[in-house]
Amino acid sequence: MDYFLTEEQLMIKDLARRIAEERIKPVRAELDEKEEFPWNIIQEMAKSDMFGIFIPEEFGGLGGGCMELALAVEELSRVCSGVAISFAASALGTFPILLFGSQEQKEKYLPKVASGQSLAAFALTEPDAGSDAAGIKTTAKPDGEEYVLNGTKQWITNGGEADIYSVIALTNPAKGMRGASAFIVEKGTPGFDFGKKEKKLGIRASATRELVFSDCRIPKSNIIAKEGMGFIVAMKTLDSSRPGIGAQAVGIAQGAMEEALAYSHQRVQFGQPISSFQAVQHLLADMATQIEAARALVYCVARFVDSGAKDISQETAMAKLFPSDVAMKVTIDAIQILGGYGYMRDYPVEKMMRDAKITQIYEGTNQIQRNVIALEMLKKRAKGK
Ligand code: COS
Repeated sequence: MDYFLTEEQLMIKDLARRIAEERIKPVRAELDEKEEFPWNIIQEMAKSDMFGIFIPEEFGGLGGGCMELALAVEELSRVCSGVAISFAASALGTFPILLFGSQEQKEKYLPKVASGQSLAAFALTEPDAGSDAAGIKTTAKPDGEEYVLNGTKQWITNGGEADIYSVIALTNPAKGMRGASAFIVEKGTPGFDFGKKEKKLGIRASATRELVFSDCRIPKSNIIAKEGMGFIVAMKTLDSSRPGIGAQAVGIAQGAMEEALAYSHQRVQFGQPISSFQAVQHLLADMATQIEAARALVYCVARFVDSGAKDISQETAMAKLFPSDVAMKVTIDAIQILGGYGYMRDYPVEKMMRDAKITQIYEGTNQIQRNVIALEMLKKRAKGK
């Protein structure tokens, strides 16, 4: 399908595909097996300016948006979603600064992210606050010209590897969600340590780690937006990043479908390639149809976000929900086509299935996405929209 991509978008897509095919594919199984953070590949991507895709030119980026980011994430995920999410999570960690940061914060941090000199990470989730984002307990107590952070963040993608962390913490715990604020915390700040490194089902090349704040002092100038705006910063950040998870899911599904298609040509049973059996053909046809529908939704919503539209929660939740459910189904069906071989680590589809699962969980579970979509529908109806 022709999505009428611009020349620049085609260049980004080609670049991401080249890095994925040439640099990531040969090592993806090893990265998965060893649960190794892909620093060499990250550096290669940095040299190719990929980390600047979504950052405005005035801050050293390429000036693209959600669409350009989606194209890159999709291509990387087609080969290895673990590497892709390490790239995408840096964008997630940067969105609070991009959307709400002061000019000084943008000048200080965005060029470092754009050049790939520093990775970023987003820290909202805690041991007792996942779907219920307003239930966080990490505090940031004002003290003179500083804030003092205490608490633990959990399952932070790029944790330990990133230099720049956008952290949501309570400046006024009595006010609950309205007492939350967002902060930039740099790696190396005294009182900021890394806890447990998670061992995961999938996306095993990526780093997922606890962040531990113990009387961690940061300057007051590191607050993003204003005190009390942390929940809004977090929600708007997730609104912007969810199409990226959709793109990740589309990429995983595409990779799995290509593997299944190739295998079905070469595998002979009952004297003929299994691709000649209608049972296999129908699985392939459903895969292709669902992937194209998911891709069309992601691209359409990404363009909607890039149009500057303000009210994007419903659409971006859809762009995460549908593709991630598609990725799960497609990867399971791809394993079915490969049969016993699909279940073995010699073929990449079992990894793709493991990688797909997280897209239904992180950046808001798919149950939360359905809540967001339904609530937005009801709100719009009440407003007569
Ligand atoms: N943009 C702007 N404002 C938003 C918003 C958004 N996307 N979502 C919510 N708000 C506002 C609401 O308008 C409301 O403001 P008012 O009280 O002034 O009307 C306020 O924030 C609270 O909203 P709500 O009552 O819907 O909050 P809830 O505590 O019920 O939670 C959900 C809302 C469940 C949607 C939120 O907690 C969420 O997204 N959870 C998932 C978190 C997540 O994705 N975690 C993954 C970890 S990060 S990788």
